[in-house]
Amino acid sequence: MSQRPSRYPNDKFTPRPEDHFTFGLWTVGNPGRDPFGHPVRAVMSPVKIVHELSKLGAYGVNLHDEDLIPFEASPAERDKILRDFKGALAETGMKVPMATTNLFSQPVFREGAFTSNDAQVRALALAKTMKSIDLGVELGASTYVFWGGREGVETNASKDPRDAVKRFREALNFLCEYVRDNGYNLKFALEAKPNEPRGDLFLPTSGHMLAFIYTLDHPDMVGLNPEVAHEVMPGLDFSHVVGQALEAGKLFHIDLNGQKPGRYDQDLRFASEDQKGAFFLVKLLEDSRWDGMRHFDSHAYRTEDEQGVWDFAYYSMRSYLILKEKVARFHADADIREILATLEKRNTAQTGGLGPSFKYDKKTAAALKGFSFDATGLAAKGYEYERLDQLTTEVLLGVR
Ligand code: GLT
Ligand code: MN
Ligand code: MN
Repeated sequence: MSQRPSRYPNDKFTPRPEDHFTFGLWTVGNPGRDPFGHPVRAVMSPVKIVHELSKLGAYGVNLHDEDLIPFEASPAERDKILRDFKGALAETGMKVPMATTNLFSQPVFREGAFTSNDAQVRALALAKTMKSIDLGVELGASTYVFWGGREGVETNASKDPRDAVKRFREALNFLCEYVRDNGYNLKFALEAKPNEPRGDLFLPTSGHMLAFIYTLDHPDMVGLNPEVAHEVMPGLDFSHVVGQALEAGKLFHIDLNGQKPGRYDQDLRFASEDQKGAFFLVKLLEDSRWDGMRHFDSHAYRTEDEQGVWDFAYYSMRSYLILKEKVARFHADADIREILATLEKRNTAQTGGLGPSFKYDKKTAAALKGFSFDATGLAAKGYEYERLDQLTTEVLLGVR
């Protein structure tokens, strides 16, 4: 890690490599282009990005094949780019824990990649992905993300959604075999999004993806890469999405950012929106001791110059660490603990000598059916959630 810029304080919220924060090259590297406006910032080289992020305390960078090696690059150009990039990694100690394929920018993928109606396009998508997997593995990646940006439709007349799912399955089965055949140590992480850039995308939420994974030939190799923005767009609670993924052992990666519900994919700075949602997400990741990368998939506001981009990156990490401290405060708060202890007492209460968890057998079923419940008494007791939520809010607002 090189010298931290003096602009940022050196305190307990200063990010360090051991915090495992990563950024996509495409995130800080985004020059501020949007569907209505031209770029507002100069394009930065991957080498520069690696050096700057290292100064800020990041652990590593993640990339698409084309973030590093332009689509049209000659073999000689490829070698030089790769040599320089590896040099920057070696100099800074930065890692590349995750890689992915760009299957959405090139015109050839306008109708889809793995789910395209054109078999030659599907073949090209497989070939591009295998080469990109080779590149990722060469750079040390152990997670490989699949985000199907063009895997969708504007008109349902063009494609039977069952065919789309079948084609996507065929591609993933093929690529799992490719990884196994080459003896790569690589897991796949599927990233859902409901829409954008297509009118509707197939497998639109992490829940859809999760069900799909168990239909694959090697479900053990495949998990999820949920993104805050992609689940908040359709109004879902992101910590519930992540909770289900964690409980299933399928949280292989995560895309942290900020989003208002019901909008286009805003990819805002982590915790810049819905700080309470961000708090419960950090709480879940920390409470579960999840050991994955804290990856930011977001963009600086288009209003920003280059300094604004580094502010955006630094503050993304800082906010995570601030929320992590708030989680510790939540757990240490005596009043919160008392409410949670009371809840736990209810959770472990027995019913007629049975429970608190229930496994079916005939005797238990008969005992439960025969038990005389005090439903009125049970219903009379409130849960103190107004107070619990206010105490949590006060922790977050900094008065506890
Ligand atoms: C693109 C998309 C992200 C995905 C990236 C990985 S590409 O920036 O908006 O959500 O995670 O392919
Ligand atoms: Mn993403
Ligand atoms: Mn997004």
